[in-house]
Amino acid sequence: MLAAAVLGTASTALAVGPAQATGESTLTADPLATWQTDGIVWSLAYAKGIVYVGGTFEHIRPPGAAPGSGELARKNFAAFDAKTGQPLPCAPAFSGGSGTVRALKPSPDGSLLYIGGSFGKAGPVGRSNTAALNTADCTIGAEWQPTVSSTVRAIDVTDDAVYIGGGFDTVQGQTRERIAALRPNGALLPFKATVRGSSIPNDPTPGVNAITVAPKLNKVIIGGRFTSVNGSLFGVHALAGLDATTGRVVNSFSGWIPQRSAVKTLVNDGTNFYLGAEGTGGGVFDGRIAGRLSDGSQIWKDTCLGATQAVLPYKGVLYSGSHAHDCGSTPGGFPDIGNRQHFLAQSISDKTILPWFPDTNDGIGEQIGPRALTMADGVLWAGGEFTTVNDAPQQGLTRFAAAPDTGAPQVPLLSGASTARGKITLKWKASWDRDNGVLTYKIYRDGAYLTSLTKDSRYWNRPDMSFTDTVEPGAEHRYSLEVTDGTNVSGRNGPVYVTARN
Ligand SMILES: [Ca+2]
Repeated sequence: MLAAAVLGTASTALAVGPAQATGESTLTADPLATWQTDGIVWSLAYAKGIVYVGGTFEHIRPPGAAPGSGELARKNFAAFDAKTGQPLPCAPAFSGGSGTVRALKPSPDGSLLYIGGSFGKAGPVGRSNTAALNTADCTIGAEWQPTVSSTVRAIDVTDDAVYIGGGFDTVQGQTRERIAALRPNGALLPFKATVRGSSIPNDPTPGVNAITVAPKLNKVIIGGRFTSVNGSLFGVHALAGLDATTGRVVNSFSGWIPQRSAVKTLVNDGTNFYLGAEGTGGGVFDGRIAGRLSDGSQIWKDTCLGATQAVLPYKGVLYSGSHAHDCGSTPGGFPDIGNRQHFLAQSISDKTILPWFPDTNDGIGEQIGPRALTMADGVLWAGGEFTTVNDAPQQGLTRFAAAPDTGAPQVPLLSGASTARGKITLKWKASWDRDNGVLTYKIYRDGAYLTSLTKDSRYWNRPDMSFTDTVEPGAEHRYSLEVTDGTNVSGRNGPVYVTARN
């Protein structure tokens, strides 16, 4: 049995999934047909078979529809069936204030969706920058209606507490500077951490941008661009670990986030936490960090430039949304070639950038592409400011699944010459694929399969390749080339005709 299995592995082609050649397999880079928004998506969440979308928009429209056509009214909030991607009738409007939804987070049991932003009304009822939605019937929860003095930009939820962060000074009339904890019934908890300052003038997002809670460790990690927590003058910048009951600083993460860099997103998987940062000014830390929840130690930090807005760990891979344009010092990364890569996948174990390169454009707003990610039944949903995905029109939302891989690599140009008696040398430049690193090049002579070569390549690194054939001197032969990622085969290129030297 064992011998048979080993033989089978050795003698047949492995079913190589996207990116598998480098260790971890990724999702495909082929977007699923997805509804679109007519504005910016700031937040995504998944609960009980439904994907919730929050942002600054007025309508949604079908996949493939041009702006203004086939629209349904959805004011800053929309819900979609996670399996079919179709819109659901659940559509409370979020209006008043600045009229924007910035944070969505389900309760651990999925029965409630907590919503934060800048608004005065949630559907038919008045709410103060935060609301809860009953996911079973799409009604606005009656219990959760705290008064929050300004924008809520981050939420995380445990079984018995809801942590909110943002730019506010008071919650329920009590002083709570940028972070607060409440019971699910809206009662303010004694948890208190005073978050102050910013390392840039006129900070558009002062206070807390991101929260992730580890209830088993009784720890809350908060991120922003703040310069002090609980009066700390030194050592705390933009990131802090807090006791989840008292708000006391338990991890100061000294030196992790430099001046003029902000933490924009935080998430944890129960063991590690992951963050994305946005620097202001050239060369200021924009990348991702993986850390251990238990002791607050750093696992790795990448120094890609191009601010990171969203991170999501899934099956050993950290997916992120950014506009990375220089990852030259990160394993698997690219130098600054004047390109902005808006999605990345990295090995959680060693930060290597994996061959997964779906891409968006910069789009509208601040023009930085994706801003939010969520995983729904194995499908990655991404939202943001973009108006194209993989160079095709698509606004605000897109989705990627594990299969099928449908994108074939382009076939490179083939040339051939005879440089010695009976020898014909074929040359071409390696192709690239959005979700596979190692590609197979199949050579055909006179229409019949001759041989295959494999090569690892990326869009910024396409090595020269060659193959020398041995034939009858003086004979003319016809050669062609095709490329496969293991699933999809390119159109065959060539033919080129070459006569071997005598
Ligand atoms: Ca592929």
